[in-house]
Amino acid sequence: MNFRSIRILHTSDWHVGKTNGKISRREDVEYALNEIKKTVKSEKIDYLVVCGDIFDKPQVANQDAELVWNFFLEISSLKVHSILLSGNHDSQDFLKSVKPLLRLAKTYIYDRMVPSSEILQKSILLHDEKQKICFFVVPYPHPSHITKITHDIYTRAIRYSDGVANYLEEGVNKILEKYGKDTKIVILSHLSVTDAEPSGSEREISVLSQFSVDWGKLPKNVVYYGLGHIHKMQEVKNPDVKIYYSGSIFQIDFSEQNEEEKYCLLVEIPENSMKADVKPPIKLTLKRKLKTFEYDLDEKNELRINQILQELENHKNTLKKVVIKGNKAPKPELIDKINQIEGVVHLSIQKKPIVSNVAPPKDINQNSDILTLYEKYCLEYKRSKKDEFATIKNKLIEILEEIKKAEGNL
Ligand SMILES: [Mn+2]
Repeated sequence: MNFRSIRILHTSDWHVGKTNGKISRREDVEYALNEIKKTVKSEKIDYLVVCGDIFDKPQVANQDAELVWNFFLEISSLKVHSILLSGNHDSQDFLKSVKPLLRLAKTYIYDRMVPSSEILQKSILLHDEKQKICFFVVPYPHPSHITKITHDIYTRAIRYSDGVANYLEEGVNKILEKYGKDTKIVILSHLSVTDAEPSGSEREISVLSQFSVDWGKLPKNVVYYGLGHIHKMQEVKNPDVKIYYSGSIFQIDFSEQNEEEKYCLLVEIPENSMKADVKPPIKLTLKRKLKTFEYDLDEKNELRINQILQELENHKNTLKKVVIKGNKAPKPELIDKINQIEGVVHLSIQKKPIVSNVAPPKDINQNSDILTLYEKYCLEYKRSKKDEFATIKNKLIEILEEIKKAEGNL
């Protein structure tokens, strides 16, 4: 029998609803979605995937919802399927609320991670039973879900990395058992993998190493890992399996200002091979770029002020962060003028530091342990009562003991 290869367009981290200061990024999103639509058409895509963080906030503005759902309706009119999964920014319940309706538009939503016993019913999308291409979709594995979901197997909390890796392994085994060893599995998820390089605009805590999955432990019999969460496009080098982040579709904030290009990834799953063919990244042009302008300002230099204003004016289609350094605050007129320039998002005035004459408390040194420091903080700064603190202190000692024990057991 003849099958044709299927073509997947991997995108992630749309962050629809993002604002920088008072500036809405809706026009940047619209522009990027239009770019994606053009690519879906020109590259004859079968599946458009969004690996989480579709929306920037759990509360979605009506206009943003309208923009996104109309987009998927248009995509479905091209006879293209879409797969969406929730990221750490998305509201799972909001995505769930439109799930049955969007199915009518060939758009499949995966709103939350399910217990491993329900993976086959709720987390996979089989492209074609004969061709055996199977999407295993895993929405953001929240650290608290991992301990809950794996509770039936482990009686104590296990490390995040192992929890996620075991969950994926279980899912992969179930799929292979049900559909056969030659099934081509594509895993789509929103998670942080060790060694992946963040942009800085991801929520800090969610990319910490203890909430990252060790890529060496990921199941290997998978043809492609399409990931979201890290905003910089990259391949996670792994000799055994293809792991890619497509990155965000526009520069989300100033920590991405050095990523002047954004991408989506075209992946082909060939009919007669167990290896995915990842094409060279497809560039998404940006509606507006983000750039920081730093000036050292000498208050006497009027000419310099005009130059600064001119330079800022000249940068059209740029969202600007302006930093002015000096030992005297600039005149209010100048601050007003800068703020009126189109695209100025932030203006910060950094005066040269004044030497502090408040000496640090003598008895706090680097060797103080965490409890002593916390005690000082509570008693001196929060003005807690001594007996109140004693209760907290005992609880903290208990917790620290438990952590020590748990670490000893691992
Ligand atoms: Mn994100």
